[in-house]
Amino acid sequence: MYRDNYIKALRSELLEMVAEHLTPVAMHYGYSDAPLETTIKWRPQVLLLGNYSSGKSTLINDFLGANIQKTGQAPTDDSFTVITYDDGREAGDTVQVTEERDGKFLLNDPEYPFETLKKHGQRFSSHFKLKKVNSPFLKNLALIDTPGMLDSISERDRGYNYQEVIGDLAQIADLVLVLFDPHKAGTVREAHTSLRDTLPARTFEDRVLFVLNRIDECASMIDLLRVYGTLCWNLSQITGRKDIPMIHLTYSPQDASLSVREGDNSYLQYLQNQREELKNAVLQAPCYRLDNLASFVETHGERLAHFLEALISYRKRARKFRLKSFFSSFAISLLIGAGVFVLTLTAPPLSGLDMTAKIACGAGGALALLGLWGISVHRFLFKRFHKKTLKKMDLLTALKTQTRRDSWESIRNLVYGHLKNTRGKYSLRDVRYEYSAVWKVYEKGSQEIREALRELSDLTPDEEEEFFKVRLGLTEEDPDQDAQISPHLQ
Ligand SMILES: Nc1nc2c(ncn2[C@@H]2O[C@H](COP(=O)(O)OP(=O)(O)OP(=O)(O)O)[C@@H](O)[C@H]2O)c(=O)[nH]1
Ligand SMILES: [Mg+2]
Repeated sequence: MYRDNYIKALRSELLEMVAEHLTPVAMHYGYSDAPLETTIKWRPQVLLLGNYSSGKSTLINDFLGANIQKTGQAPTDDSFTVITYDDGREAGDTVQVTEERDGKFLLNDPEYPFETLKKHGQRFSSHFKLKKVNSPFLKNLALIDTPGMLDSISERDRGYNYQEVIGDLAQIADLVLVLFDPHKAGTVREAHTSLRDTLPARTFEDRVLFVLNRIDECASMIDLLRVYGTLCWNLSQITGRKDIPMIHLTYSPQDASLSVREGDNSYLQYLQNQREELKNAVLQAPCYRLDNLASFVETHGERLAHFLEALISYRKRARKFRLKSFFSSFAISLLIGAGVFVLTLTAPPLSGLDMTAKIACGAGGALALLGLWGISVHRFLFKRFHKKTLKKMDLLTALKTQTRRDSWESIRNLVYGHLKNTRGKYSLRDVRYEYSAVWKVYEKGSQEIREALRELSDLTPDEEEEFFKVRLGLTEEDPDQDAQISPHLQ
């Protein structure tokens, strides 16, 4: 309870920071069309992927404690189903669907983070739905069941781009479960490539759990080892890594006891069904969410700061150019002024003028040139400077590390567009102010969340209660009070 409240408090604190400091900048400069917090403000989400009939829906039903999702041999479900808690109702004795909504609602209601999926079109929308279920399992997270992957059906047949939808959902999700079953342990490429392409590399390993399901269906222990070996080989081929990710071995006890097999599955008694372990890992999704939020703030904070940094760098260069231009014009004006003055001393009609008039002629010549410079020459030269700078945009920023190069790649066009549209005319003071706000969130926000996460993972059960009470500022008499503020982030 205390832990949940503490995590909630940290989460809302971070969301507030994003909404207050990153979103205004992101929207002002066209970095994002919708508020940045749109995709992260909803509850933590767990995405279940896998081949058809790998047991995704059965696993979800096990988690929820009721038959909420349809199950069956052969491809059963061709919909993406978001399963969430019904906040309007108390968890009842009978777990059941309390409300169902269609894809149109899910994609358009601003409460949900799926607005970005609208781009996948009508066919996708009709295969997307929401189920509210009063299962206590969903109190702090939502599950997303997906249609199974089919080797024989191409993406065109589905009417929408399945891989891209999976990629978008994986980006929003905090935890992704990828299920395999013994019959199709070799067909992992489709799942993996779409994940690899979309999840940020640094969080990939932490956010994906591999599950070998239906292990009760192996004919013998040897058969199971063969299947496990095949899956490991395939995964390592795709990841290009020698170390094998942890693979959870599970089966549905009901199905295992129902199924009549010719083979010998007595080997199951030597294996622990990791179903419970998997359930606990899924229940940790709110913690993953914090970690993902920290990464989210880091990624967008870094990019926005990089963007503003480039604008500041441009203005500094422009200022240098103006100073140079001014001093050049000043020096040339002085020369011209001196030239005119000398002319008045030597040229016959002018040499007759008195000294004051001669000085006035010199000064007039100098001033005329200064004016001319300001009106046309400087403008012409500045246009050239602007064009040249846009052509060599990469000089606006230092790109020493790969992270910097990646972040530059993602904002380069935006910087170009902004400089082109404004012709370099914007307030340096405002940009500097925005930069310092963004930088503060980037540095302080994510660092403090990570520190809080480290503290959370180091806590022993004895220390927990005291720790959360202090952090949440709760009194003895008021244990149910929701967290108001997190002193950690003040
Ligand atoms: N023996 C056995 N059967 C299982 C297990 N898990 C699921 N099944 C059965 O396998 C069939 C497919 O399960 P589903 O849960 O519908 O699989 P799915 O991955 O949701 O399938 P699609 O929605 O079609 O992609 C069902 O008949 C289940 O009863 C298991 O661990 N062992
Ligand atoms: Mg299913």
